[in-house]
Amino acid sequence: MDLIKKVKNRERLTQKEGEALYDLDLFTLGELADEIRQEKFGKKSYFNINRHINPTNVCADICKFCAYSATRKNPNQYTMSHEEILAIAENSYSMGAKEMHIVSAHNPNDGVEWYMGAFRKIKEKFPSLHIKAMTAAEIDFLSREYGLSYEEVIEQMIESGVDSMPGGGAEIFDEKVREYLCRGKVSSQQWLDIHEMWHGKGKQSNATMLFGHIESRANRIDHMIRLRDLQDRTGGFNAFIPLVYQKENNYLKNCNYPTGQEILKTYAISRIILDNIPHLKAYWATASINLALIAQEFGADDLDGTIEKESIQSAAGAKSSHGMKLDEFVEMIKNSGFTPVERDSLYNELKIYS
Ligand code: V47
Repeated sequence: MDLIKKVKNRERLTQKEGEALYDLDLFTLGELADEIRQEKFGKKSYFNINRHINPTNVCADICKFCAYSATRKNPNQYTMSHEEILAIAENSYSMGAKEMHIVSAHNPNDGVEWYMGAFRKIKEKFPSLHIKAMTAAEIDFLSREYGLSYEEVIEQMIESGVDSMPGGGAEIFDEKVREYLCRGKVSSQQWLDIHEMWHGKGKQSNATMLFGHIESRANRIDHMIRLRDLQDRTGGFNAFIPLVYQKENNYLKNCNYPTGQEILKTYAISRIILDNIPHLKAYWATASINLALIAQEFGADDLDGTIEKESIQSAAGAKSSHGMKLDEFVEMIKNSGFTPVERDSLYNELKIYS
């Protein structure tokens, strides 16, 4: 079949060809994606020792899929002080964390300095800790709320010690679906523009895609191709992260919840379509650890990290609130037939567990 030949020849696929990949059976797709994965990384599976901090759930925006922000369904608002954030960083650092992954809701109460001051204080005290913080949605929010340009927010982030940007806020780029999911939030083009600007400063970032709700297969391929186009220009994305939609405690109903097969196909297709983004992350917090381990055979080469505490996905039903113990994580990767490799936030290898 021509499509399979094209993939085997490493030729770039179009939107229509990407959609047609879904018609292949799971094992054929897995084999194609695994071949590409093994070509790049062999049996290595990357992870890092990280800590997720979500400093506030007070949010000016309303996304139907979100169970984390404080709303009628979740009336328990909180906002951490800098001291609380610093104490978490200190504790995690002492236990071996090398990355703080800091993502907040869009809090209109405390000003830009509440965001930037937290980064500065962490960096002053722990210069070697990598700060991965501020989704493009947060940057857009601060820009709108405080009359700053994207460039001004980005300059402040860099001055405050943010090292890289996480991939959150991308959701699904199709404008119609996005309008229904999260009207008023950063637009698809703005999300891409912000990452392009960040890459232009010599910095790296990740890209996510929230799937398994009301979007179509064609919407997923379109999302991937928009990222691939940007990556051609900047080369700044390290990893693509398909986030499996979690359905509890939110306002998004009547979804097409994906089967395990559909999730694995989506990982495999991501690996095939995104020929210029090196890493494919099966974020275990949304895929579940067992499916994430299987995803290693469907193109994924990264499982995120130990996380320690997780509030966004677990609010919507995922079993990730307490992260994962390092030795357990390493053992599971080994038992699944892969070689665990601890990496830093920019994918330099730190330790191979052979
Ligand atoms: O942007 C919100 C998603 C994201 C739900 O860059 C949900 O390395 C599933 O971006 N079901 C934040 N997902 C998390 C994120 C992330 C996670 C891990 C690694 C990286 C990285 C980035 O969580 C949001 C949103 O798309 N989200 N609600 C939900 N119900």
